Amino acid sequence: MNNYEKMWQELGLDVNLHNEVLNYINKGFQNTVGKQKNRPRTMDYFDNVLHESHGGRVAELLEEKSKGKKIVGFFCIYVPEEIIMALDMIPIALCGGTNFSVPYAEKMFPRDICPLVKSTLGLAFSKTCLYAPIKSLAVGETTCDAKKKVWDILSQKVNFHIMELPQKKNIIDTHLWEDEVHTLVENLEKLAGKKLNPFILKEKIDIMNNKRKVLQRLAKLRIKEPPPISGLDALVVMQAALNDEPVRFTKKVEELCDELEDRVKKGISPFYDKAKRIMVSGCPSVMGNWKVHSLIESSGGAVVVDETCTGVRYFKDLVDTKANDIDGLLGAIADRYLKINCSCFTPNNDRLEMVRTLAREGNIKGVVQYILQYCHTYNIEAIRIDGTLKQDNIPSLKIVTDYSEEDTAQLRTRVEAFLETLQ
Ligand code: BJ8
Repeated sequence: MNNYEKMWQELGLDVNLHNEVLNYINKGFQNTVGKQKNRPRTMDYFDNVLHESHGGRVAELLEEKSKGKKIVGFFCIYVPEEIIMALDMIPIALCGGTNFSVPYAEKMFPRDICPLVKSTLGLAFSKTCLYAPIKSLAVGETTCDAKKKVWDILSQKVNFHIMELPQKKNIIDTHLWEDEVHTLVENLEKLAGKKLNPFILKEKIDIMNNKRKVLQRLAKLRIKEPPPISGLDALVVMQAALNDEPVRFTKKVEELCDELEDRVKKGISPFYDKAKRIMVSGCPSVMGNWKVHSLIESSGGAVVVDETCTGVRYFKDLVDTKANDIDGLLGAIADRYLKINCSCFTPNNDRLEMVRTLAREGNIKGVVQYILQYCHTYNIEAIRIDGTLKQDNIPSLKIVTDYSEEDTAQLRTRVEAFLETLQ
């Protein structure tokens, strides 16, 4: 029995099956992230965050829980983490990125829904998700149809709060979203047994803003020529961002950026000279999923920008901290989060502009549109993204895939052919 098995048993996990999940994920990590050459030394920390997400981090959260803190799970970056933190609770992302758990979800749910949703549900229903038993509340949101309808079922089983995310961004929608933020606060205050304090809220906004700023610094370093870090490693950092304690995480990303600045000065890069500069745009790649980045970079590309929720969308906007009262601060939070350009919005013109700007800033030669199977909104929006990029003569390749390895050879052929066509 390893150090953590007792903890897993006490949390009611299926320990044997959980060991199988871990082996599967570790193998995936070794075959992708672990195979890279010339990685920054300070990446060790972020690798460890991923490895410890089933061990040390859970032990840490249980320790906090024993001191009275509550854990709040979320599935989407529209959920304002600073509000949860200001009520002395800990936000944790619950999305699954492993193919291992997908069959467990398919026993109960339709097969033709997105792998991110199936992986998440499969972990929870096969008793291999550590965060399911330790959370006091889960917060869902009305983004895509798959998620929305799953919330109907989950909210029958666990303490669940659903935020209604509008589908447009007009004044009336802004008001609806502000109301939703206030309703979330009311529910969290009940759970916490205390009221939101403006000074503490401001303090937590600063923590999150600092985290966003350091990720912006990392994004600027990634687009240097040659890039000092691989897209796969930058993805590992982003996956860690959704699990790690934010102050510690921010400090470690600063250290990584310092090292990257030094690598830029010395011209050190994990890529060879002719690696094609690629932007990945579309669906997020959450922990356990390194498939597309690894494919691109092992085929001669360098992913230097991610226009995804495990990329720019997570950190591009800060919360304005001018207000001193709760209503003003909550208004600023609502405002900041509504700027995220998920494809569930119609129209979603700001995303088109964002992709275009990022492509110019990053000197991008080609865009890989990464679409998870059955994610209709990103799949259809790919047409407009492609059209927008054409205006700047930037080609895009749409990849629709799941978490399995079955299509890897076929995808590699397509990615290699795409990279060859780029100038
Ligand atoms: S803001 S991208 S994190 S919803 S990939 S489950 S949309 S069918 S993950 Fe997302 Fe929030 Fe949007 Fe970002 Fe549905 Fe699409 Fe699956 Fe998705």
